[in-house]
Amino acid sequence: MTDVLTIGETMASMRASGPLRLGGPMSLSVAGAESNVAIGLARLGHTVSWVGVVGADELGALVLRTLRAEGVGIDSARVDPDRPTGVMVVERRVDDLTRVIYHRSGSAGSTVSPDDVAAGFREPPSWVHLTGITPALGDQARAAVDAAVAEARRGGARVCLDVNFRGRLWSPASAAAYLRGLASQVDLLVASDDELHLATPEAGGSEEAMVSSLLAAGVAEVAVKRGARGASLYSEAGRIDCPARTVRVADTVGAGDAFVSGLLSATIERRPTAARLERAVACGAFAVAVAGDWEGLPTRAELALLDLESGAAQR
Ligand code: KDG
Repeated sequence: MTDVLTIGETMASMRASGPLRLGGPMSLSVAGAESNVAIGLARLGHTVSWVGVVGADELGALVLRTLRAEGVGIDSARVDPDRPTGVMVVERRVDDLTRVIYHRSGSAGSTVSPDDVAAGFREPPSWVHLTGITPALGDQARAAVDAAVAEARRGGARVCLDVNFRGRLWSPASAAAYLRGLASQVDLLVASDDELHLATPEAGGSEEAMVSSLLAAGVAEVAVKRGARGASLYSEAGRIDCPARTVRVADTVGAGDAFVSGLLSATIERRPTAARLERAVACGAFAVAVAGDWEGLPTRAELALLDLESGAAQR
């Protein structure tokens, strides 16, 4: 049995060291919200697999090689001979403000399908992790998300959904129309405070009111991320808060995925609620301290590093 099955698009990522229009060096890596979570879970010692599609090109090979090297199962990944691997370009403009450009329309990754999902479920998972990015990629990818939720419910797996709204892929109205239906079928819903309303049956009103409507619709837990202002975890038992850890920020992209990997990791281990939220926040801090979507994610042994005195050198 696999701890977590993740489904989504993973792209090549290129990070520019200055304004894109001036040219200059870029660093090449891979990025994808769901595979970022998968890498985080693998580093923490969990069994995790990724379902997605890459092109039969060098960037697709980079994606598969990276995931394999990080210990993520890719047996059900598919290579599409006719479509390219998607590309994400990240440009740093001012301070920690980043601009993301996608070249993913018509990509191999956007064709992930219910058949791919069925292949992933051949090894039954305890959890399935999905994001609001995949249904924004097209009808087939949306059908894959629906199939994953249906298959999870049939097989008794729990579903985690991170809203992950991407305004470059769909409008808030389209996202809300789809995500509000999906949200009531998930066990753990994760959202930033500014996107929670997109998944909430009764949007508007206070955060508490929105969360109450999700819990009433059958969602067991709702995690709300607030970046440097910390996070909260809500359930029928009430609300628990955790402040953010103080670290020097190198790159905020991927922090939310790191949060999810920590939360799922501690949930799988049946840790107490406060400890689960603390691990989620700690993983987010590790992610923002290093440039790249997933490169800074902690191993199990590294989790305790944040508790060392500031400025300490571990020898
Ligand atoms: O959460 C980080 C993601 O933004 C990144 O890895 C790429 O999946 C991605 C997306 O669609 O933005």
